[in-house]
Amino acid sequence: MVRLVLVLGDQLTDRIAALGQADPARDIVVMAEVGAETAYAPHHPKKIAYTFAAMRKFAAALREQGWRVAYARLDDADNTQSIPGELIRRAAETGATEVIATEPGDWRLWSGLRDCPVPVRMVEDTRFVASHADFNAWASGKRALRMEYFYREMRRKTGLLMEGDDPVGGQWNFDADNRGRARPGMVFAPPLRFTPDPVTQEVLDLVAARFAGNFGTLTPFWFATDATQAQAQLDHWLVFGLPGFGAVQDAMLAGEAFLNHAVIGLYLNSGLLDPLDVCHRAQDAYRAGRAPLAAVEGFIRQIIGWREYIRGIHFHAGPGYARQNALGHTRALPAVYWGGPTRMACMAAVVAQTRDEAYAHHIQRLMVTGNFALLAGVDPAQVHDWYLGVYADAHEWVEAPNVIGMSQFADGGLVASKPYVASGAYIHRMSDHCGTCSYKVAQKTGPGACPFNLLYWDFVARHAERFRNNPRMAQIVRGWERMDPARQGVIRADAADILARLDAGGVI
Ligand code: FAD
Ligand code: DLZ
Ligand code: SF4
Repeated sequence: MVRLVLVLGDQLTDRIAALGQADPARDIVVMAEVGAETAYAPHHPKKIAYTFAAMRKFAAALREQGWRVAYARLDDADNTQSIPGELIRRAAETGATEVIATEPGDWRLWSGLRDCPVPVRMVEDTRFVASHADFNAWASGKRALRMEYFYREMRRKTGLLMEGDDPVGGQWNFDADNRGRARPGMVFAPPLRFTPDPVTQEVLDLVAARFAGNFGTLTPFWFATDATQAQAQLDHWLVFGLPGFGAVQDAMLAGEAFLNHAVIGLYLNSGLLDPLDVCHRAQDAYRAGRAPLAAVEGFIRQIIGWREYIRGIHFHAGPGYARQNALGHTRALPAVYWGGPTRMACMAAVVAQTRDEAYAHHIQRLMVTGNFALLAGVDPAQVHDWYLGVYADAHEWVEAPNVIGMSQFADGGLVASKPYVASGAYIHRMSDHCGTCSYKVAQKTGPGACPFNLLYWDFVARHAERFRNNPRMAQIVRGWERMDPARQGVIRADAADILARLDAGGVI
């Protein structure tokens, strides 16, 4: 009896678990561009184009390997526009009575497959170092799930940067060496830019016609759209970007979107690159003396540490996670996130870059747009929807723990031991934005004061009770409470003015 093998738009590798359970002589691969997947978040046009182009090219590669692929294009007349709908349609066409699917990294689709009238056998996604069982065993009985300890387990499990039972270089984490500032004039390693091939160009025409209203610029489009191109980007970055990766990992420079970041998140998350292969390549560069240990350790930690940990949290926390709101924040996402005018140079730069590239690096996401949303008390569900839509690498399993947990503290501290809030001083230290801003980063109150300064103390004041006993926040709360009451009053009044202007749709 024929079976259907579902391959989703972020499962584009022939090592995907469902294919491993299937038989090319007997089974039919189902792939589908569907309205439901383009509409569950306000996807950036570049993200949709990347997904469809990579899907079409992967389907062609599977056919060359001998698989039969039933592929639905978005504009096909008989397309049902949902993944379960396509499974039902293909089952009716072929007489299949079973679907094999690699579990999706999204609870919405996970439920859709569980409830599909055609029985779906979901198999675990094996593209990760830690299985669900591994993560659950590690998490079991722990009150706090901190990444650093999980990361050490992953180092031991993979043997990456290990000498026997000990970490290479005598320490697990070289983060202290990875907090440098970027300076204008430094030379970086921007990602390779791929000219769209005919398949990609056809998709670009489709996306231009169908998604013109979505936030984000479609062209120039330069992402890799197949495994060979993604590998070329990795090769390029290992030579030119990795040696300087750590040093400016947390830095921001106007006009430099990528600095020395790898720009591979979208390829890892879609299956075009394999995370362990990538780590082994980075380790090889260290062993061959082509990259310093601090950079290589910092990079490997992002992948087998943060990425694996975040994925573990997604499955461990369960379907309700993305709707948590521990701080009770309710403000609507301000228009500046959709490109509305702003006088804040840092916010303008990160949002414009996001609009143009469907990319921002970690500190831009965490300490500029994330920090502002948290300080302003924006509803975390709206923040989550924004991040899920606008970044090419965003899928719920990785986006939600980063946004709901790490950035918005909406899970009450499961992921982060303290909220990632900072005043303008942090952004000033790590970027060159403040020099061109119409606000003054050194000014604490008054009309010219940096909004991050005002909202920072307002946040601390609003949440003083909650954080008074948090070891990492207690001193800050005390700092607020010791402040002269008259000064407190001015700060709160100025912050209230900013928040009222945000609510009224005014320009901040
Ligand atoms: P690099 O800085 O070069 O890092 C290398 C790789 O490490 C990344 O490609 C990624 O695979 C991994 N990595 C690093 N940090 C993390 C992390 N915190 N979680 C998971 N993987 C990590 N990453 C996503 O892949 N998708 C998202 O939707 C996403 N949303 C985020 C939202 C917020 C608020 C924050 C603070 C971070 C988010 N991240 C997300 C993590 C990180 O910002 C991106 O992985 C990174 O910016 C991708 O760019 P890069 O490939 O150049 O990464
Ligand atoms: C991101 C995305 C988009 C925009 N479109 C599709 C699609 O049409 N078909 C598909 O199979 N996958 C798409 N994806 C990726 C999915 O959203 C992703 O597989 C699920 O959210 C599970 O993580
Ligand atoms: Fe951003 Fe404040 Fe600096 Fe302006 S002064 S760029 S708002 S941190």
